[in-house]
This record gives sequence, structure tokens and C-alpha cells, in this order.
Amino acid sequence: MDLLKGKNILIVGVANKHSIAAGIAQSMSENGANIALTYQNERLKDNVTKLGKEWGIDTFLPCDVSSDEEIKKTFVDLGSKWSHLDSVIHAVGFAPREELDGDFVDVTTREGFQIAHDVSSYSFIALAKEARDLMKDRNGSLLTLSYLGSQMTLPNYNVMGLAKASLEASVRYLAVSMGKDGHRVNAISAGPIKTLAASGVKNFRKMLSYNASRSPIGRNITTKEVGDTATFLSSDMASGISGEVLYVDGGFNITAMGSIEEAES
Ligand code: NAD
Ligand code: 0WE
Repeated sequence: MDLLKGKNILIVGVANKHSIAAGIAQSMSENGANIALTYQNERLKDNVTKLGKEWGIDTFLPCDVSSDEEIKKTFVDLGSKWSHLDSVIHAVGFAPREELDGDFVDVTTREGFQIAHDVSSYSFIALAKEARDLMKDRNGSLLTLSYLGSQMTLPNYNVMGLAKASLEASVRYLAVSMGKDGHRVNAISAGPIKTLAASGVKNFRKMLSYNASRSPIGRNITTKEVGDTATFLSSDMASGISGEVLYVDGGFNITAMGSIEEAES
């Protein structure tokens, strides 16, 4: 399909082929988009460049989203390549590892809270701020990635749950603000996927099998499925959708209990 034919799209958050942003880049390039990828640092540059070239992408820019200067430079560089921008994809989240292992009150620190909110939530606003000029008159879209831990508790997600709650609230405020320029702003709340950010998370395999069995579709979702939903939300097919958090989780979030077969008799 060619849902994004001729659209210029910036994707932030590819680390490797398992990244949700990689599934998004793949679906979007299959749908005719012109894509630019950013990488967080020099360590990831070669990997991201190699991957992107496989999908026919030729624009790669460094961008650490905790730096206003780097974000500014990203859009200056993008502006010298493209006369306009149609969409921004924000697939970035981070909290210090120690914040995601143990009792919430015990492990949460002021510094960890600040880092989690800065990198995982404020950065979306920072990208919107700098993208505005290049997106002028394009009726564009901005999209971020969230998780159910913003609405409900689960073990160890801790301060990331607060950061995602903040991110989802910012989707609504951004939708109003960017809406004045004709842009739409949405989030996908994805089910758990084994990515780099999930590796090293305690008991992640157990969480995956719990999620699969409790989900109405009886399995976990793939980065391709998130990618295809991102393609839809960034396309003109979704021109009526803004300020929304769309669950791509196989229906997990609508259940209060899994099948009774799993319960002990
Ligand atoms: P990932 O590790 O592949 O991607 C996370 C990305 O964030 C990496 O590319 C990393 O380089 C980038 N990043 C971290 N700090 C950064 C910084 N300071 N500047 C620039 N980039 C930075 O993992 P993923 O699972 O694909 O995560 C993408 C998004 O999806 C995150 O927002 C995550 O919270 C969200 N999400 C993940 C899952 C899951 O189960 N994997 C589920 C729902 C939502
Ligand atoms: O949003 C995420 C990933 C969040 C994340 C993960 C890490 C691990 C490595 C943010 N920062 C870091 N920092 C690190 O140093 N997900 C939705 C995936 C995820 O992460 C969890 C989960 C799930 C699900 C962490 C604990 C519990 C559940």
C-alpha cells in the first residue's frame, strides 16, 4: 500500500532491528514515505545506518533528546535536506535501571524521576517545538509510544509509569496546541515486546507469557503490528483522530482477568 506516498517523516528511537521504531520505519517505507532516522549516539550510528539502508533510507542524524541543542541541530540539518516535514515519530523512553527493579517507594529517587520524565516525556514536547517550523501548512501528525503502566500498576515499571502518564497528558495538550497549525497528535499504547529497552528487565519472559495468555487475541503483538498502526495514524486515513491513545495490545487492557482455566480450582 502507499498510505504515506510523498510524505517526509522523521523517526526518533531506532536502536536495532528489534526496536518498535524499526517496525514503524519498515511499515512506513513500505507505504511510500521518505524517512529520516536519528540515532542517540555514535555507538548506535553504524547499526542504525546499516539497518536504514536496508529499508532504502538515506538520511541519518544524531539526536540525543536530553539536549535542546542537539534537537535544534537535528531540525536545522533536516531543513537543509527537506523543504517540509509531515510527521514526527517519538519512540524513546528511559529511566535509570535501578528505578525499575524493586519497591516503588524504596527505589524511586528525585534524580531518577527527573531523568525519566525528561527523556521519556518532555522530549516529545521538545521535538514538537522544533518541528513546528518545518511542518508549517502540512496538516501533519506527531506520534509517541506509551504503555499501560501509565494507567495501572504492575511490578517494577515504577517511575516509568508516572513518565508515561505525563506523556499521555502531553499528547492531549499538544493536540490542542499543534491543532492550531492543523497537526494531529496521538499515542500508541503498545503491549510488551522484547526490545533492547525490555532486555534486562526482571522476569520479562514471564510477563510476556502472562500477557499473551490474558489477551483476547491469545498472543503478544509484534513491532510490525505497531508499525502498521503508526502508518495508519500518520496517514490521511486518520485525519479525524487527535489527542488519542490507541491501544495496540491485542485487547489486554480491556480484561480484568484471563481465562478461568489458568486459575487454580
Ligand atoms: P528500544 O530500546 O529499541 O528503543 C528505545 C530507544 O530510545 C532507543 O533507540 C534509544 O536509543 C532511545 N533513547 C533512549 N534515551 C535516549 C536519549 N536520551 N536520546 C535519544 N534517544 C534515546 O525499545 P522500544 O521498546 O522499541 O522502545 C520504544 C518506545 O516504546 C519507548 O517509549 C517505550 O517506552 C515504548 N514501549 C515499549 C514497549 C515494550 O514492551 N518494548 C511497550 C510499550 C511501549
Ligand atoms: O517502556 C518500556 C521500557 C522502559 C524502560 C526500560 C529500561 C530498561 C533498561 C526504560 N528505561 C530503561 N532503562 C534501562 O536501563 N516498556 C513498556 C517495556 C517494559 O519495561 C519494563 C516493563 C515493561 C513492560 C520495566 C519493568 C516492568 C515492566
